[in-house]
Amino acid sequence: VHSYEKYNDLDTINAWSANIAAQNPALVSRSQMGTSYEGRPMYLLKIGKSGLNKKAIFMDCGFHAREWISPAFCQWFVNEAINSYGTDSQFTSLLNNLDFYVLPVLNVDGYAYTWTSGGKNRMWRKTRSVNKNSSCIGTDPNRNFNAGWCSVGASSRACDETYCGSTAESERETKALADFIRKNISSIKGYLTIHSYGQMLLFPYSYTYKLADDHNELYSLAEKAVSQLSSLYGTKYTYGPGGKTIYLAAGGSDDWAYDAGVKYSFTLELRDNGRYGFALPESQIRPTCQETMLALKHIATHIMNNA
Ligand code: 0X9
Ligand code: ZN
Repeated sequence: VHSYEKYNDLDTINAWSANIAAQNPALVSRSQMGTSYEGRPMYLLKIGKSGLNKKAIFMDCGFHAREWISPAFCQWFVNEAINSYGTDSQFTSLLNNLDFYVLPVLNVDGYAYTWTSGGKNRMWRKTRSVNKNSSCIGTDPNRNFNAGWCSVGASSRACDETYCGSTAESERETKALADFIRKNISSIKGYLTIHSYGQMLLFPYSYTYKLADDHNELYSLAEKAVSQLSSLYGTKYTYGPGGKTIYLAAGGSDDWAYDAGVKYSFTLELRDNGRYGFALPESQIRPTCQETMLALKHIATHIMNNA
């Protein structure tokens, strides 16, 4: 049974997304963005009051299979958006003026694998595609985009956790995401990709130390978003360009989206700072999602007013 304060398996998330779309037809619709390597559907939710020529923000969760707090946040966000419409003035205005595309789980095969029994699977990161000339499975979806692809902070060896894949967009899941953004590039003004852990708000670039053209605006937006986030429970976040703030790593979706023309492109690394790491206790789902919502609302409001 689905709960916003528990980690839900993929079947439960898929049933939840079907249900929430059916129950809120004026605000939510569900479509299939693509199909994974193992044949699982990748469901996408669109949230917003219908209108003409709306700007949009795309948010994905569940790139890396073991980062369970990420899909939990996407579910939380959708629920809060729906419940706030008509009661909270900030969210009402956001949904009147913007559409949010929310992909609760990108790496559906990997996520399903972390739920199967057998010790080591819980810490799986990559996709589950079979590699040529190797018995090792999977590609790192966040090294598989065409942004300095495989040049730095990524591995060309199939057995490594940061394997960049045989080519950029070799994975069905990353190709589906890139195709969707290319197709909707005229409306998509923001791209948010939710990871864990480390408590960071990152923006381009991560494939080079070169500063983004919009560095100053992104930096001050990140600074304010982090200060909103911290105001709730005092959680400390670092922020800045990925390469300098975490590490150089090419092929990420944030850098790719930015170079494709999505100016407001961010990676969030949610809680914690390493005590529990990817195994964040369910008791932290609520505070993590609540504080993250503050950062997200700040960024979305800035996009609404400036994009
Ligand atoms: O390495 C990653 O893909 C992300 N960290 S994680 O621990 N969740 O794996 C950081 C991504 C930052 N952005 C890029 N490297 N483009
Ligand atoms: Zn990650």
